[in-house]
Amino acid sequence: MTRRVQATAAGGAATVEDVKTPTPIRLDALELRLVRMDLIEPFETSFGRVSSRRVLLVRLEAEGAFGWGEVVAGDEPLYSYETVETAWHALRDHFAPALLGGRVASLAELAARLARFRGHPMARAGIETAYADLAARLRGESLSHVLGGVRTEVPVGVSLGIQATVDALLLRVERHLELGYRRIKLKIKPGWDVDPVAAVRRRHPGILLSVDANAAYTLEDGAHLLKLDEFDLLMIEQPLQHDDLLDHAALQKKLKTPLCLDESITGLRRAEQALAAGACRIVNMKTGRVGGYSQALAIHDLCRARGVPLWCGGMLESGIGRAHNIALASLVGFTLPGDISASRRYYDRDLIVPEVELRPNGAIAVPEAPGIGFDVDMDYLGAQTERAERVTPHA
Ligand code: NPG
Repeated sequence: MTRRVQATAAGGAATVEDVKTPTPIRLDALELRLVRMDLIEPFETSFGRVSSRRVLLVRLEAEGAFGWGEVVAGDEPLYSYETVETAWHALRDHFAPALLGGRVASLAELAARLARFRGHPMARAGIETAYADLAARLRGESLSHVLGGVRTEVPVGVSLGIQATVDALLLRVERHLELGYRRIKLKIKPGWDVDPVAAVRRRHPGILLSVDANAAYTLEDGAHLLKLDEFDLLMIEQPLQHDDLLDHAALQKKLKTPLCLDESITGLRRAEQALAAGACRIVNMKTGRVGGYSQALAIHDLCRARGVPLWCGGMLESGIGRAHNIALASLVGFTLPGDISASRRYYDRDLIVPEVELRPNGAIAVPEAPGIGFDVDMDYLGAQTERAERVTPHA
């Protein structure tokens, strides 16, 4: 594989693996689909509760071939400013016209064509993920292989939402440990933090345990957050504001427990700045948050070079986004279990066949078939689709 220097919209340059089609390929059409997915049970974080969501899927067509991507934005601008509707707009009205009808030979070229646009990382990642699947299918290789993955299975953890009672939480922790999940992550917020964490730790002294606040605190809560140091946590994820680095650095100085940043790391430059400032010791990777594989691979290489543990986050993806996460987590720098659960953790029926399953050892197999390595269940996809549009160069 070639190494090349690449610069993308969010800025910054790094030496990363590039993803290439065998020959330059003409991008013919982009199909957008909004698909309804009902969760088995509501999922609650510090920013809200979701029981059903619409997933925006992207199908990129090029010279008879295709690739699937997923936009991880939600219905409301809660986790970030993007929504499925803003992503639909950015993709249909700006990104597709900039790409369709033209030829691209690599992910770097694709990213460069979109570099003049600012923001909309989840929409951008929708296209980049679709292109990477397409490139892998054309090469007859697994997506994992094309991205430079090395693992045949990826160890995974589970993220447990805020519950009505500590007992309900303990029950869920128990159930997921029995299923084999190797790390438990608890969602916390003011009023639901030290007590539930203490109860879980008391019951399970030896497990890998972490917490995620989704930006629910400020530095003024520092003294309260220091109480979490007692529980031997693997990490505290994004306790402070979604766009902050400096307050996290100040907090990290006082905390024994490593901080991990999610929301605050929006691209390679922010990752470099976060590490330089000492704002975190662990990085959560989400392709959608950073604008796609071009940035994700660059951040992976950065963390690896600096010896910073990295893991793959999750956004309640359908099987398509889940498959992309599995492939990404197979890279060598992903040294901690990811938020990549089995399909059944969230959905009765997934959009892919076979569904993603958890092995009893708490790992998920990395598929070897070309592209994302799963088939899309077109019947179920059709039944769940609320809106679809095919964008072509002269539409
Ligand atoms: O397993 O897909 C999963 C969900 C993991 O907790 C999880 N995701 O903040 O990382 C997060 C959180 C999230 C879910 C964020 C939905 C945004 C939307």
